[in-house]
Amino acid sequence: MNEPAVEVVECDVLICGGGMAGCGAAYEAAYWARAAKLRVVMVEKAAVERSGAVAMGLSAINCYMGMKWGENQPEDFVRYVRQDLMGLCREDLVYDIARNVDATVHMFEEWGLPFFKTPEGRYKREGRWQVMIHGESYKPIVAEAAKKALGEGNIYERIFIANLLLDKDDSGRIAGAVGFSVRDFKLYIFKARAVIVAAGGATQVFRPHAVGEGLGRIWYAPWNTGSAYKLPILAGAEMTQMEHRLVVTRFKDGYGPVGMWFLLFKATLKNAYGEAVEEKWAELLKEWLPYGAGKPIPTPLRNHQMLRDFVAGAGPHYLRTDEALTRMFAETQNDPRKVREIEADAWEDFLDMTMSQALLWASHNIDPAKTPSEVVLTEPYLVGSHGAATGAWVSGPEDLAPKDYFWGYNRMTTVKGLFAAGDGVGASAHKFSSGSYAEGRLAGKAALAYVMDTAQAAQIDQQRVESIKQALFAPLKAYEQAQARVTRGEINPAVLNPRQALVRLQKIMDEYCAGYEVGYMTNGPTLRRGLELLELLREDMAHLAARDLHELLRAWELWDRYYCAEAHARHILFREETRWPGYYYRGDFPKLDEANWHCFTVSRYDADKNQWQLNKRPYVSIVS
Ligand code: SFD
Ligand code: AMP
Repeated sequence: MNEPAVEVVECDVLICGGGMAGCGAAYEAAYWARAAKLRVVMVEKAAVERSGAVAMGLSAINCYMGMKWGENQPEDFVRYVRQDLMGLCREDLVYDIARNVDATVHMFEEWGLPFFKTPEGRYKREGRWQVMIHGESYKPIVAEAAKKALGEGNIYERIFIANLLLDKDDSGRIAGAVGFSVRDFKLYIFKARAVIVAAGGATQVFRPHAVGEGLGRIWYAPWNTGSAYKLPILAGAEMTQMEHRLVVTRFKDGYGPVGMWFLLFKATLKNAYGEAVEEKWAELLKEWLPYGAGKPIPTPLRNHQMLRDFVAGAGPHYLRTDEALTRMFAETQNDPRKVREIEADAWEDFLDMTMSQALLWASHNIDPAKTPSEVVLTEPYLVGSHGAATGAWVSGPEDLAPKDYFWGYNRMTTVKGLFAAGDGVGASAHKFSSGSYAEGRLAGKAALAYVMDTAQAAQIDQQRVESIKQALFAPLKAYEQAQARVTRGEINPAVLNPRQALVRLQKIMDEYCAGYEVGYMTNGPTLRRGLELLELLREDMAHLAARDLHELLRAWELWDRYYCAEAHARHILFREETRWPGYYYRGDFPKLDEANWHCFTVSRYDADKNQWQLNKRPYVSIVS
């Protein structure tokens, strides 16, 4: 095999990932860099215009306070997030998002994102925190602003960042990153004084409902592979709440979101016998006090009720779109123009962000005004920006953070000069697209401050770069050397391809780490067995083979997912309680344990020794 071409790029701030948080970081860092004559570079594995979770578009901005209208205050938002996460959020980080997010949303409107408006000119609300948009072109609009701010020469697309680089003499300090082109046979070495990881959450760590030809038909974006977790994990950054996860109710098979139906259309979730699930299982909530008594009912507890009903044999479950629309039509006296408007909103909700759900309804002859639609609980996802809180343990803002949650720069991880944002920041959920962008801005500004305060540039270790280079392209070499040993189709006893290994990872996680097929149940012995099987998979992953650059990308995305899986399993094993029923259950510790576990979990991975260390971190509240 030939040697890849090598390009070295020098910059002051490097942004890994051009999604919502990455674009926010680019916009803000570029502003502060201009005056200081510093260089900000953004690297994206796809094309920024249509990359990340917002690639397809969205129909709502789920995090907006409306402070200029007096709708909500940051304290309200902290209470909401704390309640939904059943007691555990970094209140300083959540407050910081709340006080900054509105300005970001207003910018999106200035740039041309169309919003639904009320007659008084306010944003039309879907729920208390959510506003409705015509968001099919959300990402191109956000991308354009980031590109303009940075300048074309500072954006590197179609490059997958596979590793971060640490300082030669200080392993607790960042020095850059290494990536490879997914189009050319080329290695990129980025030297940077500060790095912001904004590379998105993780899907397909668990076996989804649709397998075989349907693999990839999931809710969160299939191209979100968890780089936002693997990169800091391998760099030795502390991670928090990696046991947390997101399991959500979704329209079956198309994975269409349900928020608008529940919150705006006030549709009810009923079982096959027409019983309303929330009412039927109201008593269950008393087992999860104090959170079971709070409002709104936390997402995991809503899942818990639905799951209990399913186990009681009352499925399938339906969102009664028919009843909701009939009621709404009647409220307009069946005015044909208004009925058409309501119908258009209902379809646009999917067409803006999950087109496949609209296609599925059409192909199943479903008219939502006449037919109720089946909903199910999804497989678990690791995301830090929706109703879940996995991610890096970061410093909070100076004016808000409790003493032990602050170490100099907002959103800096425990590795000096390494920042995180969006899905990658832990214990700070419900940011969604707008909050992720706002958090990118906060990280971008802080990274610039760090660079300006840090005179001495970090030094990369050339030997380390060389070993990463050998490892990165090894799957291509493995394929070249083993291809003659194919026995049939894709079967080659000498190597395994990324798809085969992905399916094996998903099977282990599903069966041992509380996946969908086992009703989200696990326990200590099951997790320990799962970890043994993960270790065996990891050994075999040394024999991953890639027939082209596309498969090489898939191979390294699989390593992202592998580290997400291991971190997730280890954290679940560590937290000896069931805090989020409906997300997962520990059969051996089936209850909430406020006395011992009202705290954060924090892990650190030592890559040289392949050792994990887990600890508890005290919970400090700043909002009563
Ligand atoms: O309805 C590398 N989200 C919703 N947010 C809302 O505000 N409203 C909604 O309506 C939302 N819903 C929703 C949402 C997402 C999806 C997929 C659906 C529905 C179907 C959530 C938001 O999208 C989410 O909170 C943010 O996008 C998170 O931002 P960020 O920046 O953390 O992640 P990203 O946008 O996916 O960007 C990551 C980028 O990194 C790139 N990347 N680049 C280089 N090297 C690597 N190794 C990389 N790995 C990844 C990615 O390509 C991407 O560009 S609803 O369900 O609630
Ligand atoms: P979804 O479409 O399910 O992603 O939800 C969009 C937003 O609505 C998120 O902020 C959810 O937390 C919220 N949401 C969805 N369903 C409900 C519900 N039944 N009760 C309260 N909030 C909900």
